[in-house]
Amino acid sequence: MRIDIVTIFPGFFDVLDVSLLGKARLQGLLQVRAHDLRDYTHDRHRTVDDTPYGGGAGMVMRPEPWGEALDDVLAEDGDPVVIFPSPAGERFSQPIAAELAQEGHLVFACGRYEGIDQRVVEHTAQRARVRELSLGDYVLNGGEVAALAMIEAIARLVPGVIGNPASLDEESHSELGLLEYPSYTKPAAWRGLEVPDVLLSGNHGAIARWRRAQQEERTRRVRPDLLQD
Ligand code: JBK
Repeated sequence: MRIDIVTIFPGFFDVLDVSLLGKARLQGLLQVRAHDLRDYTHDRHRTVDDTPYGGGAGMVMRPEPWGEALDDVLAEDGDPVVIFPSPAGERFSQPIAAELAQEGHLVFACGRYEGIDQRVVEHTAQRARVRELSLGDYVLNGGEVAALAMIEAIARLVPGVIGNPASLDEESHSELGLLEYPSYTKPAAWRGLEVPDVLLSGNHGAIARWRRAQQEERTRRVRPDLLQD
C-alpha cells in the first residue's frame, strides 16, 4: 500500500518510521511519503491561509496550493482514495479501516486552521474517490493527528503487516459490537491483587463464558450505545 500525505507539518509523520509500521515500511509492504504543502506556494512567505469569505473567526486554507499539491500526488499511478480528516466528516470506524486496507493507494489531505476551502474537496471528488472522515467529536488543531490514527488503524490490516493475523480475528469482537474482555498475565498475585480464579482453572469452556460475560458487562456499563439497535 502506498500512502501520500499532504500537510504543512511533514515532521508529524516521522513517527511512522518506528514500531510495527516502521518495520512494514522496511519490508516494502508500506510506502509512506509526506509532502509539504508550502512547497506548492509561490509567494515569498509561502502563505497557505487567508481570511474566510462571509466573515468569522480563524483562517481558511487557500485552494491554490492544495490544487497543485494534489495535481502532483494524483498524477502518479493508481486510482487512489483521497481522505480529508475533518470534524465535519463521516465517523471513522473499524469497518471503514478494513475497507480502506483493501486499497492500493491512499492520500491524506491534512488541513489546519478552520479547514480547507471546500472547493478543494469538491474539485478532488471530480477526479478521485474522496472521503471526509472524522476521528471523533472533539477539537484538534488540524488533520495530522487524526490522519496518523487512521493510518495506523488501516495499515495494520494490510496483509503481512501484523505478524500474527489471529490477533486480528480476536478484535473482530469489537466489530461485532462488544468491548474486549480484561486481560491478565503473570504473576498470579501482584500488590495484593489476584488474577480471577477462572483464568487459572484450565477450563476452556468456563474461561470463554467468563470472558463473554465480562464483555457484555463492560459494554453495558461504559458503552451502552453499542448495544442499541
Ligand atoms: C478533528 O478527524 N477529526 O476528528 C478532526 C480532524 C481535524 C480537526 C478536528 O478538530 N476533530
